[in-house]
Amino acid sequence: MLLPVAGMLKAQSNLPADKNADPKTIALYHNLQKLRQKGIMFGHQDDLAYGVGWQYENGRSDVKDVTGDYPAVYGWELGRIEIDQPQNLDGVPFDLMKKFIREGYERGGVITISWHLNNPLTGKSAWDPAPGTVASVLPGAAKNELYKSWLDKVADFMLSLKDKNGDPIPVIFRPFHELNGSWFWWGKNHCPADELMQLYRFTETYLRDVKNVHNLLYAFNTDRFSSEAEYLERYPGDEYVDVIGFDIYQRGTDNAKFIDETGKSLTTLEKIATGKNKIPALTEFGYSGLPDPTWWTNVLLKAVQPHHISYMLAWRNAGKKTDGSEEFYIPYKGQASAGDFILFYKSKRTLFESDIAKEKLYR
Ligand code: BMA
Repeated sequence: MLLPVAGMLKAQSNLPADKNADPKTIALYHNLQKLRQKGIMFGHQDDLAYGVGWQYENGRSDVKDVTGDYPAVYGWELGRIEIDQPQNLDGVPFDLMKKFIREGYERGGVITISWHLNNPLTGKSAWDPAPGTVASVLPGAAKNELYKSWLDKVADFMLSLKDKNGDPIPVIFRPFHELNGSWFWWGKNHCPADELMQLYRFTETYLRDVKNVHNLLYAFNTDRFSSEAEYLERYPGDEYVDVIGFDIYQRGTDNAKFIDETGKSLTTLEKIATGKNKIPALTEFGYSGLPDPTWWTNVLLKAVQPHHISYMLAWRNAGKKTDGSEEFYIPYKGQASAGDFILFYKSKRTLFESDIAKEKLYR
């Protein structure tokens, strides 16, 4: 069919960053935009793998233990896939992760994947900020071939994600997260903005055009930020990005400060998203240990409910870690904030699995 020029331009601009994305990935892209009008999807990292005090129990989830429902969004993490480990940096076996991804997707949920990849220059962890690492992986530099071999493994993983019809499972890929902080090797103090942008573009182009991975939407995300200019300082360009987000954690008991800062940042994020036709999301959040029994309705809900963002992803319920510390961001049964989490679950503004399954996000 011949489209008038204006219509053609509109149709083109309404595609994700990957113009050859698979049909279900394109459907997800459109439906994420639409669903923002209905509510904010709730997500949880590693939800189906483990929770506080349990690991790998079929069908179990801390979100479900407390609310009776699964989250709408499932976060997973690829760190250490690049060095051929059978498990990621948090101990989740990649073959089980694939099974969990299929389960969440078949229920109608949304999958997002982060990657705390090792430092390719030193071989140490993502938290090793050796100077020159980003420059070393760019085309023509010493570690580019190694980095490409790492991307080959990410591509294999993404391409192996198939639904029961054999169609690729769409994933929101979130590489180089918190890039305005300086704790990772790709962080702000360890490379000029231009190098980070090149790294982001190279990564995406390689996965898409060399490896033919077409089931990804791309998320760009910072840590907490204070202005639109700061947010966009390292943004690789509209043609590379589908979802824009930031990560924010409450530290300490100042609830008003968290509500204020999160709210202001969401307002800025939504403004950028509207101008650029992107999907805004709270890509990670949490208040570790949840010491405040009404944090969900009295703090988080107050911060997010005026905003039309796509989703909010709570970080992982690691429970007791090997170093003796405890880490969790959503309540388990009996935890002090469990009752309030149920009220948060019941809010009209929050969407869980039972709310979104009927939305058929992949059609
Ligand atoms: C951090 C913590 C770590 C974990 C890392 C990557 O925020 O949860 O325990 O290894 O994320 O998932």
